[in-house]
Amino acid sequence: MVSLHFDEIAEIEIDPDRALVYELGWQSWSPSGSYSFKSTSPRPLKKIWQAMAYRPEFVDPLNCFQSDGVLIVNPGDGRPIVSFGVADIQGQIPHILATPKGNKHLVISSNLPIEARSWPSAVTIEDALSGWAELILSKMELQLLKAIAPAWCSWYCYWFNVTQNDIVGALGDITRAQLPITTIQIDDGWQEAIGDWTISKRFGDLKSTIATIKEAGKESGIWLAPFLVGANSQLAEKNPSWILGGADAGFNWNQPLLALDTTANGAMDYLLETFTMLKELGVTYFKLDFLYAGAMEGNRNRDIPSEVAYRQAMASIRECVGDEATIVGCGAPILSSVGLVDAMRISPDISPLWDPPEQDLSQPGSRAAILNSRARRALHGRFWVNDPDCLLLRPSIENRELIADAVASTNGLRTFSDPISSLDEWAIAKVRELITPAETAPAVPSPRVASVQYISQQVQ
Ligand code: 9PG
Repeated sequence: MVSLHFDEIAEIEIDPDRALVYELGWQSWSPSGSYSFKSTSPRPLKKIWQAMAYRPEFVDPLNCFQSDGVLIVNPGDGRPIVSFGVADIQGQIPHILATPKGNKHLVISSNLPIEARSWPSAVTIEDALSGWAELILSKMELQLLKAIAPAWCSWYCYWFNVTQNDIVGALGDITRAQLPITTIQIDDGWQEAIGDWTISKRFGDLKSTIATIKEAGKESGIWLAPFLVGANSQLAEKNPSWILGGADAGFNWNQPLLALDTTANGAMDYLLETFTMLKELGVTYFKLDFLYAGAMEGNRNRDIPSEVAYRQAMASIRECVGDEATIVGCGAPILSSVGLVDAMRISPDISPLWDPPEQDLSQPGSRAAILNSRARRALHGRFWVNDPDCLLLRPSIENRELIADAVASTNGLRTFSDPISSLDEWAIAKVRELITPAETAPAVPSPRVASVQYISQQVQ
């Protein structure tokens, strides 16, 4: 079980008017950013968002800053930026707090061992985060990043109601308009139920849909939430021993959500059969969503840390679909996914609306999506290709120009998700301009690693 006991690691002096603290949110949708010493950082405004968009196990008070895996402080007084981070992201990910003490100090505490490092050549927190990411990578053997081809996604126009006809219709429109799209990604809606990964009658014939996509010379992508189980699913009824004990994964699709215990006998076999079926149908691109459910704390059949169970399950999925397939992580624990996905959603959902509900920055809204994508720019080209979520370009989208500008300034995955018939001339021109293969070079250059000063090893 994860330790809820926090040890003090360091106390550092800061300039209260200039100091900044960087938080790296636990999963794709968790808010990330730099906050001034005198401000507070985001917290879930509804209880359910704690489980579905923040780190379920840690409900932090408002009077501290909180981060997962690494927390970075710019003291603001000219002294170097300091990172407090885990040495190896393949094990348990520490929860790290920075609590103001008086008006000139921050106390750093963590529930697991972390290292403190100073970054004298880093001008900004983003530079230090780039350097820290490279340090983590230097301890792992990763494959080269893929320049993932551009995709169209069904979610932000057909939502849960997507059908075979919508997909084949979009394919025809894309081909006729000669839009630069390689992959047609079928999102949520093709499956029988969450946990029951068979094809729903409502959707139509997935096999022939994928065959039609192939005949048009395009690739097929599909959405799946492998570690999530709807309480009303057949899986929950027939295989209660596969449910992760004590884990509440939230509520959606009109039902409570449970998590799959990937260490239960038969559970991974079932998932791998699903992936094999999809691969045999011709799917080459997998958007794996709600992945946080695979890394939640709970009673597992095998007593291993939740992050380790998650990495093992993701590694088996990768082995099953093959290195040539594209895996896009979504709703996924950030650091525990390094090396296991080709692209990673680093923001909450984009939306036809600019502001997220109740201004909670973990929730769908283009403003929230853009903010988080900026705060995680340094991860792109290092851990994976960043996915800032789909472009939405139709005239009814609030602030569509701002969304286009934001995507134009990132080098991540380029996807879009409008009904083709809804696009005006401006939108079509933006698709042609922006929907290009993902660049794999880092968006933020490295700080001079040679000047890293190691200030303490495994403090604690
Ligand atoms: C499909 C969608 C899209 C989208 C994903 C993800 O908290 N919630 O209930 C919640 C619902 C949907 C959601 C995120 C949170 O979006 O990011 O791109 O694939 O699932 O259901």
